[in-house]
Amino acid sequence: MTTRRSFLAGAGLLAAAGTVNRAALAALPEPVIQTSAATAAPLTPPTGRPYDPVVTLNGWTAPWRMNAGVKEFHLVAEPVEREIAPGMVARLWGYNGQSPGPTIEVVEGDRVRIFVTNRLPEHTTIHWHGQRLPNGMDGVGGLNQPQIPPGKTFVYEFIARRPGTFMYHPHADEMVQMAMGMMGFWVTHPREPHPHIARVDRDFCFLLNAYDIEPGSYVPKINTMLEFNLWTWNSRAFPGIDSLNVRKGDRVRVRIGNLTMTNHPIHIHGHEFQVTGTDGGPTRPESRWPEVTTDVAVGQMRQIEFIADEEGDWAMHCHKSHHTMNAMGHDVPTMIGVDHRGLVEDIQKLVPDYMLMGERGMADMGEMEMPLPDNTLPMMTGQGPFGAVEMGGMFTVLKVRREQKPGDYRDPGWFRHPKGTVAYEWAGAALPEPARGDAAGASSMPRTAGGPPVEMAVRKPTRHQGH
Ligand SMILES: [Cu+2]
Repeated sequence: MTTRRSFLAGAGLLAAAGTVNRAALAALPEPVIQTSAATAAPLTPPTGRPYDPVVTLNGWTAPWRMNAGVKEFHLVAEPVEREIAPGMVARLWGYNGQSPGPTIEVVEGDRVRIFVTNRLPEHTTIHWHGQRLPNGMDGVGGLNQPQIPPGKTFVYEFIARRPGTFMYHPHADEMVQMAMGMMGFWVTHPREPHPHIARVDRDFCFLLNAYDIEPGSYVPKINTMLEFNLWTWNSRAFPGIDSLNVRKGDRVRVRIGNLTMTNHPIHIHGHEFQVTGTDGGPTRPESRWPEVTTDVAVGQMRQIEFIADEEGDWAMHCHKSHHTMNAMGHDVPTMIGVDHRGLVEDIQKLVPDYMLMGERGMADMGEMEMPLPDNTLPMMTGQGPFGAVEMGGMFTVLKVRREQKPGDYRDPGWFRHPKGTVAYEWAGAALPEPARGDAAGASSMPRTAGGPPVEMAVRKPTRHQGH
């Protein structure tokens, strides 16, 4: 839901279409402030050149007003509260009430004017990542422009010269401001049919971002460089990330930008996709190949496309397994095979909250109702139709349905599997003792028997930092 200010902006849009007076257009456009982390319906362009709008996962598109042929947006850099998932709110910095800020959608050739008001306690700028523009509009504080001081509004103006997938983020105190959630998505739609840009039935976009928020606290640690503990899409963690709901047979595009400090191999189940665009624009069809996982490196954007022709609820996630769990997973020691019997009571005398974790693996954590500090997400969570999903972080579901209507983005609920198509428990005779193979197979090199023992000095490599 949007606030009254958005209602006023809506009125401004109507006025811009017809009867507004000059004084109103000389004023700043009303910023639209978003209070919800839900996925907004696509914004069909009310003015300007027509295009097929995108859907921002757990986000929305900024409305604009037309002013003498110029598309005007107003971004407000400000402290925000963002629900990361039900049960956890983070105090971040963002734009217009949320982190990330609103997606900006324009058409190739549009003249765009963006007002940026700084309501942060320190200076900022916005860099328009990937755009062709005049050098003084590129937003690197100190290099291309003076910093925008707190309380001031600056104006950026340029023509969106090439169609594609872009991002925006500060280029001022960058490590802090990005760690606090300041970023947004930008899509420039092609002006006319483009040989390398297909028309699609669904066009989703989201940013990869990451935070380091101690369990029980609200504000990210801003000096973290690599050891983040919340891996998010558009500042949401599973089960807070909405599903991608599509109709069977749809051509689906997903645009992904990476503003974390590490790479993310994005994996979709049940389908093969192609990378149809990068940060540099659409790829040539003869350069494309099918994949089920594509790596999105730091600072990159990838645009993938596929035909959703397999019905079901298909997992879609980052394939780094520590990126599909939430904060608690990062400090749990490996306990598999450790016999704790008799120890727990002794430890609890010293540490009353001590819990036995992980001696049979960590799957128990997905179901455990353990007491958590306030404002903390379980490490592995989410309930599916068959029980605990045991995920967190960068995970969601692609829902492909025959009965989903064109243009309907509502969640259809869980997939109802046709009879006989779900993995099932074997009910026949118990497994006989398996025959164990000899490690030295027929074609392997035979072990040499005997010989004198050899002494070796082994030095472990230095512990490697990071991911
Ligand atoms: Cu990842």
